[in-house]
Amino acid sequence: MPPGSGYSVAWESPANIALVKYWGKMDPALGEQLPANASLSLTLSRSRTRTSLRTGGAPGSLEYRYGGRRRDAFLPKIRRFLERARALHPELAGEGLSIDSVNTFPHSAGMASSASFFSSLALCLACWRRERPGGGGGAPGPGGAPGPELAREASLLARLGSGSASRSVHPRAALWGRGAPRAEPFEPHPVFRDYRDSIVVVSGEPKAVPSSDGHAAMGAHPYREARLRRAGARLGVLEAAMRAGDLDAFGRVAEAEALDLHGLMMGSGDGAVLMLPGTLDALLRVRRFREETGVPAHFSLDAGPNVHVLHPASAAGRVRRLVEEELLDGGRRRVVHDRVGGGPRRL
Ligand code: 2P0
Repeated sequence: MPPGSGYSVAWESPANIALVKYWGKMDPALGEQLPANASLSLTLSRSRTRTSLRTGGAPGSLEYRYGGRRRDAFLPKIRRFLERARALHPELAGEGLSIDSVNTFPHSAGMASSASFFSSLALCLACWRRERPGGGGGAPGPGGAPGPELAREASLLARLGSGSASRSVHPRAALWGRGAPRAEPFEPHPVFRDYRDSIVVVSGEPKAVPSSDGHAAMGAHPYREARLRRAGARLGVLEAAMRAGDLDAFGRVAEAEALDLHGLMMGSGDGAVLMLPGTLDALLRVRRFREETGVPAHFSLDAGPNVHVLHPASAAGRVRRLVEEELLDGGRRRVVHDRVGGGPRRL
């Protein structure tokens, strides 16, 4: 399809929750957005972004809409992504792009959307590269999942928009190695293929500290070396636990990593505190519930105040009661009962 002729494509892609967290990047001289430590995540199902891409218009032009409405505030981050993508694929430079996205989770829920957004956009661009004249084909039709080659290309592209987005292109779980240009699929024990993540929205306000600042603070962090050693050791434990279906070992790593992530932020020069009183209250209640009932529910956190309650499908009813009775502040908080999912889909 020649430039300007109005090719369009749409993908829906999920968020993910890292268990060993990506926190800190390599020296940019080695490459853009390369992680200083390996991370391993579960791919979610309900928390998704739908993105459509249309080419045409003036070469190099860019429009972004959220749910059909122009949203210029997000343009700088998209521009930076496209600059990096065009350096890799110069044929993109001749295209005017119009992008429209919408989240399936509430926009004001304070939940991370950059992973689901940039992975869906990367899949759109990777499809355009295949389906333009001379592109070689190989993209799935509507309803399809990306094949291995498309997923590889999209993971690398997605990383250039947001590091954690590199993991969202894979179903179930993804491993992004230290310094690796893309994430790889990780096949966990069957118990994790249907694992649940009930996300308690402690605050829907925009994040007080952008993740990019948190990553940057790791460059000269006093605990940097110890963090890198610890993340490497935990990855080994987590991989083994996720292959064996060892829920206790899995949960110990998930909780320790969530606390380390926030500890690292609190210990950085700016002393960033992203937990709220309700966050700490929820974490302690999840632990007490586990101790009292023996149900293997564990918490995780992203770089924000919301609490992920991870648990096997067999505990879904008991965890739902815990969430509704103890974690929603008398109905003033929302929860998204999410679960591990099958990855992106072409729309
Ligand atoms: C992660 N997070 O592994 C970690 C843990 C949040 C908590 O990576 O600067 O949006 O675009 O690469 O991926 C969130 O930061 O950062 C993040 P950039 P990103 O998911």
